[in-house]
Amino acid sequence: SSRRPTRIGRVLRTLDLTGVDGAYRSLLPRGEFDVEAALDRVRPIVDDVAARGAEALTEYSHRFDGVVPPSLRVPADVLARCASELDPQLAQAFAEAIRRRRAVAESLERDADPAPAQVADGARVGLRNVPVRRVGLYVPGGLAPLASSVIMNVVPAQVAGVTSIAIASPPQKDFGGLPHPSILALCHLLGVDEVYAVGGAQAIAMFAHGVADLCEPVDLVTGPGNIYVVAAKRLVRGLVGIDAEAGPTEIAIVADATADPRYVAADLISQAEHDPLAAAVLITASEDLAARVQEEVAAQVAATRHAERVTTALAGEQSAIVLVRDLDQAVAVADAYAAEHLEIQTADAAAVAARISNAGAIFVGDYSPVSLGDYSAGSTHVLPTAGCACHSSGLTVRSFMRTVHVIDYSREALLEIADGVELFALAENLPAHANAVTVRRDA
Ligand code: HSO
Ligand code: ZN
Repeated sequence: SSRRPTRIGRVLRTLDLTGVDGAYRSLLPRGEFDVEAALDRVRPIVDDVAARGAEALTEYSHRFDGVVPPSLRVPADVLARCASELDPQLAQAFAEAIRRRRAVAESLERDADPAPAQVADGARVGLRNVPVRRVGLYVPGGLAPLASSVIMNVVPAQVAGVTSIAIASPPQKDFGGLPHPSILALCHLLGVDEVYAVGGAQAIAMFAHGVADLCEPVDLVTGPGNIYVVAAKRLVRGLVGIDAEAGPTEIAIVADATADPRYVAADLISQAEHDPLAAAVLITASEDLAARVQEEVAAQVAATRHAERVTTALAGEQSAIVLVRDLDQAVAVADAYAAEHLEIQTADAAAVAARISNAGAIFVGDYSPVSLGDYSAGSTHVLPTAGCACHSSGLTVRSFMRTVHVIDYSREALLEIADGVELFALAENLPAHANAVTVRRDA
């Protein structure tokens, strides 16, 4: 039959964890993404933009993008033209992706302010969700112009109530020094008119420090980028907020013998397409599935456009087929790995997915590939990588909000707890703290 196993070289290495118990995290492959090392290269760029502004931006464009943009700020009529020149069917696909992302953001990610908690008579603590005022969103150019990232950044910011949104994306040689036209078209479709042809670390510096006569500083910078962008975000953190650090993309798939090896292989390859450093990990107890996936990967890689990049990613240290004893161990390993994207392709995939706690996003069953989430599912594709899914979340409406406690006690309520505050303060050797309560005792 056409499905007979053929002898083709194995692309993915195999990591046998069947005899191992626990401490999976240190055994699991993860690529080198040395942000520390990039800091030294990026620091002078960030400082230079802070000191010399637009002049420095133009010089770095010339040096790093190989082109000087006609203007650092993209004129509004250029945005409108890019939108009007979109292929109508692509425009339709963009519109539906926006609609779905917005629907999820509006119905699931927006928290109404709750009623205040009454902790004693006359003692109330409320909570307000307040949007960030101004954000800078970075959209990578590079190996692929990630137009979908415009949607993933802008929609949750808008739903959060952010009133000032700026976007930066690298100028492209092939487009006369403008960012990619589909990125510009999406900015227009989303009603964002403050768009800069500025890329890399210099864009992050521009957002954080502001540039005279060009760009007002922002409060928060979000969006994926290469290692220099990540390093720059780390440098300006504190001056501005940043979202979770995003390294090279990752896909992990928990699959059993019921999984379709064609789907598993296609999905591993899809994320490997991003970057030679991308990680693709299959976790399975089925040696038969593992063997079939190896065959499928080899066959599909041979036919894929970016075969070189994909092969480098799949053959890299960071990618593997991880053999486990059973589904329980598969769940434990997946949790330890804390993948950016985790697919579950097993019998009763929803039940397995419910047992996972560490993943940026979970894709359930045969018909929820990561690619769907990259563009059109309605979920976010800006997700924590490198194991950060243990402590961080993807980019949602909440990323653009702050929570503010509102404390409102009556005199009686303060007097009721006054002893407690005074004692606590003295125990910390902070008597002036105690006194701020004591002076209110006699009125
Ligand atoms: N998988 C990427 C997002 C993306 N894929 C954009 C295609 N375009 C990181 O989650
Ligand atoms: Zn992707």
